[in-house]
Amino acid sequence: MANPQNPARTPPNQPPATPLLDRVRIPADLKNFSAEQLKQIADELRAETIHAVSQTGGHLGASLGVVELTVAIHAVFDTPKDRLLWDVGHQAYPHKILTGRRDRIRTLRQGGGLSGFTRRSESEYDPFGAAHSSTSISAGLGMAVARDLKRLSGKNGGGYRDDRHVIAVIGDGAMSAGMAYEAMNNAGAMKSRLIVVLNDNDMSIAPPVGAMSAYLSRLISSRPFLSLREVMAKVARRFPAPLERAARRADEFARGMLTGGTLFEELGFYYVGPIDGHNMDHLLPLLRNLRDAEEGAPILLHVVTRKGKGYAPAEASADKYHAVSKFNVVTGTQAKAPPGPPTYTKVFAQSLIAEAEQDDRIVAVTAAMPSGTGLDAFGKRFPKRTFDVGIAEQHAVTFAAGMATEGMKPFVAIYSTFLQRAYDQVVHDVALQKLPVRFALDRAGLVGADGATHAGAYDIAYLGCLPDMVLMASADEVELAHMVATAAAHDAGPIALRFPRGEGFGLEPVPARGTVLEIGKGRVLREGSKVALLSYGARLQECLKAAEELAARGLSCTVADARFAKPLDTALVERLAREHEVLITIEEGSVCGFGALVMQHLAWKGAFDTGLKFRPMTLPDAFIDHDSPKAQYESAGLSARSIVATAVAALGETAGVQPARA
Ligand SMILES: Cc1ncc(C[n+]2csc(CCOP(=O)(O)OP(=O)(O)O)c2C)c(N)n1
Repeated sequence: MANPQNPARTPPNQPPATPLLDRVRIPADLKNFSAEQLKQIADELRAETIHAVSQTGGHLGASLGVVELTVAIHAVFDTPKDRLLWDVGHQAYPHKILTGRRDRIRTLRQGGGLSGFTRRSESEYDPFGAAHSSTSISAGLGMAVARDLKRLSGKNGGGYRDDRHVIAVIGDGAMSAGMAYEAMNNAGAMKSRLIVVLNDNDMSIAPPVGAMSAYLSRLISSRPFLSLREVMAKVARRFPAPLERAARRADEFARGMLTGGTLFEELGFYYVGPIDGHNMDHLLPLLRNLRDAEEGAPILLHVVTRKGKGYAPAEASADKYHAVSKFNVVTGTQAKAPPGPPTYTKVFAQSLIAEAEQDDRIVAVTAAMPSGTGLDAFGKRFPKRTFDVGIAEQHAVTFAAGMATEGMKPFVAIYSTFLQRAYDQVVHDVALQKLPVRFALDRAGLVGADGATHAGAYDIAYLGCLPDMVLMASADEVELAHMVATAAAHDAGPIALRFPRGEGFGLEPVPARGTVLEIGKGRVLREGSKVALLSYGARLQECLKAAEELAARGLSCTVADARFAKPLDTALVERLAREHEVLITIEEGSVCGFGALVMQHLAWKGAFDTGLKFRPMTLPDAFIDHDSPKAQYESAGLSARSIVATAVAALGETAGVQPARA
């Protein structure tokens, strides 16, 4: 395997020499190159991608797997007129380099820099924004059908003909999600021209799971890569000159009957493959043929690639460098954060293991995120009680609901942002039936480099409006251990706990097993008389800092940790309102969340009628771009400084200090 960085000639972490790539500013420039030159461009693009990600960190493995595919698609098709959609968008770094963004590629995922995913506002070459998986076939079909409608209106006198191609590239992992099947089901029946490229690298973040993955493996092993001749003959057979078409239809029917066809053929797609997705000599002519083919069924091109391809450390690692921090290009060694307190994810996993040791009804469910949610550790200890269901959040929730009906105690370990996918399942299958499903919501709040698509901003709002849902937020990692124990013990209905990304505070040792908390009871950490800070979640430390500062200004301050947003500790909330001039709520969540629940309660109690100064501090009502979490929270106005400013402004003693937000 070629290492694109020759260590003998290229000093560590120096940008690679890229003489041909330097001549490509936009994809149209690729049209000037021969197939041999395009191969060299692919090699240079790979080296450039590796170098760029070594400086920024990011999703490397998936991008390296699609380098040849990216060059070939852009060389053959006419983007941005032709629509190219990358599912998830985490593999789109080479695409970004080829589409006018090379000069900013080393700002990837940094504040103010390029997004780590595709984004409409970033480039006309990104026709659809992504980051959550499995949307590309649906969106691509929508574009194809819009094209067909416009074409009809052209024929009817609209005056123009829209003949653009739509190409959706989707991984085998993303293919495990319900949306992909829903889209294929629809596309197969629509007969709209759409090219789906199934990028099969036999990996999700973790090894892929499920029957579809097994099916694809069988498909590949039962059909060796097609030779170029076979591929071309197959395509020519399928897209013949019009006169031959009727005869061919019969032939196809017979072929389908004889071989049984692939699942994709049964769904109405024309299946081509499997082909080697790193072989430009195959990709280029094949894509040209698919491009020039006459109208017909949607096409599924099955390409087989290697995640991490062409970079030895990535290929050798278990996760193929799915997501990496900054690294040394020569050795592949990734930058490590200095040792600190355990991450919330780790504390969650350890606490859940501790609970599961005592109660064999506890089971855990993840939707393709075993390492991200800590369930890899749980799975090692309890392999039979751990379920990775694939990228299938909706199924994960209802599957857990089913287990709950039979007396199991399911924990759905999921990122706050991905639970959004399963909202009706939470409402209809869990909450409405009052089933004791436990939701452990990781990555609550702002998440840094992954940006707005991955922010865990909305769960308090979208769960807080559901009857019978218990909601908890951990102020620190010790609280998290208690909340896992509380969730394990809570059989009366659904319960959710949220905790942020990253490390805890390391203030106290985490107990081996948490203590069950009283449902709906908060705690007071500091008593004062003028200002009350009521925190929900991990801003508690900022509140304590703010209280110190307020006290130094002579403003006596109470700090309380609500622990529960639902049921609300109404006695605590009412007391804080009664005994203080100002009440401020703080949460790492969107508007319409904890602050709104407190406000609603106080409004009904008439607290505002008697002049309470109430300020709900939430994330701003805006999508927050990628940056360091610290910078994100600063700009969101949820730091100790902003809390102080808000309290002072509310008291009318601003002395030049501005509130966090008007
Ligand atoms: C709805 C949703 N759930 C989970 C994720 C997290 N996630 C990002 S990439 C990925 C794996 C995708 O696998 P595949 O499509 O095969 O692409 P590969 O990385 O292997 O190229 C997962 C689970 C996501 N982006 N969206």
